[in-house]
Amino acid sequence: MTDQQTPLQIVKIPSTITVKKFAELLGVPVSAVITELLRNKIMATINEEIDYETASIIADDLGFKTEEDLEVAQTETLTLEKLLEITKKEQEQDKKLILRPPIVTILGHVDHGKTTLLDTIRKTSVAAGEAGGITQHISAYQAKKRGQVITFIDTPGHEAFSAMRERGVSLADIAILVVAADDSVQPQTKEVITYIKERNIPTIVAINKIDKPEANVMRVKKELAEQGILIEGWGGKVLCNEISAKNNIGISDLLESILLLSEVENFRADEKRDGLAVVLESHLDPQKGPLATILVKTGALKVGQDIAVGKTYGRIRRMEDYAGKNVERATPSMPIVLFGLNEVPQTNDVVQVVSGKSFARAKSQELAQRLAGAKSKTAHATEDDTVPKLPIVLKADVQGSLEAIDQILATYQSEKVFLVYVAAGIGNITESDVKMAQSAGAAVYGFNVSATPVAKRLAESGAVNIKIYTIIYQLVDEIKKQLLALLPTETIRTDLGTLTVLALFRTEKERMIIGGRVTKGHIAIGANLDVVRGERVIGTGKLSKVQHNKIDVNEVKQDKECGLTFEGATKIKVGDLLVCYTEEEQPKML
Ligand SMILES: Nc1nc2c(ncn2[C@@H]2O[C@H](COP(=O)(O)OP(=O)(O)OP(=O)(O)O)[C@@H](O)[C@H]2O)c(=O)[nH]1
Ligand SMILES: [Mg+2]
Repeated sequence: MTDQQTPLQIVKIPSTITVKKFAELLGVPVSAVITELLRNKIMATINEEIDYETASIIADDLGFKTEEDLEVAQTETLTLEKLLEITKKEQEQDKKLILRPPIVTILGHVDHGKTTLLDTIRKTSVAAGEAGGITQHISAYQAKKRGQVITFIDTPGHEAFSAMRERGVSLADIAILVVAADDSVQPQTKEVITYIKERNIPTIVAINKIDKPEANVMRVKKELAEQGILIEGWGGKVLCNEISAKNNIGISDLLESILLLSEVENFRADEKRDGLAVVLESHLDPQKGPLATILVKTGALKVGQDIAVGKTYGRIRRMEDYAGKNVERATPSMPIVLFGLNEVPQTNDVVQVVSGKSFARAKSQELAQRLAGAKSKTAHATEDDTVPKLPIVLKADVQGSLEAIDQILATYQSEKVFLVYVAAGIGNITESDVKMAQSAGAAVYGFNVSATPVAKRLAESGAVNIKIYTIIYQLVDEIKKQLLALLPTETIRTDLGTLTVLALFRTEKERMIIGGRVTKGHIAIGANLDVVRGERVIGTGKLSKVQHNKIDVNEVKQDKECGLTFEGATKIKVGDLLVCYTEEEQPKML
């Protein structure tokens, strides 16, 4: 704690602080702070919290310069709104921050040409040498104009996606409002205008499709003015470019407008701090595990760093830029694909750097416990010997894949069959894995790992199956197949009808020819027959042939008499009932 803070030295103060701590930070008596607060008509006791704004006024009165401390505590899980607040304040502080590329969001009504515009920019403006490896699924990417990088975010125009548009606006430094000249202002045009106004985002209008014969630029300008978007010549200063995204007309001027506005707005970020980013998209890749496309808002992310992302975590294993190129360090405004997460994060989750080992260890213990839990659960269940079980040994390259596989396999657990982890872990398949598998009668499954030569030899001599995969879905499909094979076959019986035996024509060892009357439903050849005498089923057989009026038929209906061939060992008597039914095998399901 500094006791003698010289005036004009900048004191860093968090967004909220107790009066006591605040006095300590300034190095002045608490009474001085309380007096100053009172002078500003604020009653606060020593342990009460005041916000940064209040603290900065008091500090100013006491002859100090302050700055809000925008560091994020390890334990704090940031929301997107909080992150935006931090980056906004950072911008306002405007200290030794570096210039960063502007984040430009493309917005507009459905089919007005947003994606076409980005495709055209991409084709004409990506830096030389990058054009080849463009990743198509990323809806965020970067382009260069006059050596300056611009980050673009595409948004969908369909009315269902308002949340994505609103998020796109919240992340934007600049909004490009695309309006088709042949369709003018439409419902989603109006919707995004409200978002733009709410957040006060600098906007450039792009009137698109001017190549079309029915284009009416004047109408667009007029209708935009009615919505309060006043462009030059219509009583305002909003930049407007008339373009054809399809025919590459006016695109260069539009990019110039973006650079012009960026120069005025001067977008900056603190590259030295730990990176803070937001998840734009995420999914489980069957080969690579959980992936997230993220946008770095401030600071830098580096390969190898431990990160927390919403409810999940991981270690940055790899980062790819929009062109699919590996990057070691992701800087402000960069959209990147992140590899190494343990679970698929949610859109809008914030990526935060956490200090490594202890955190990672706590997390891996959590996993170990969960797997151990699964083991004890299944062990208990297997006391019931009627439930079949599939023991497995599972090895994966990283914890992320292990968890991803575990999550999918957990959905296969059912009352009818149990999956038992004999062992599960990270790393290559070793001798001890094979030994454990052998004693438990299990197979060894590997994902993105290999088996050591010793393990392979042991497996061969001990008849242990080692199965190695590089695609998660193939691995889990195989395990699912094994689980299904263990399920008993279930059949459903459908009763067709009943026949009363009236006469016996011939009796052989395994067959009888009899006559009777269908008293209920119908009988059909190929179906099964239960022989019922009194209340009991005394035997079963099959119905192989039916004759009605001495003619072969496939089935005989109620109240008709017929002759039939019964295949079976049971000796039928006159007066017995034959119940005719079919049986169908049920498809196996977990
Ligand atoms: N004539 C003409 N057609 C265009 C132009 N720009 C886009 N289009 C066409 O308009 C249609 C819609 O274009 P997209 O770029 O997919 O529109 P979008 O705004 O991304 O649509 P959503 O993402 O569904 O909201 C496509 O058939 C494009 O070829 C243009 O400048 N001129
Ligand atoms: Mg689109």
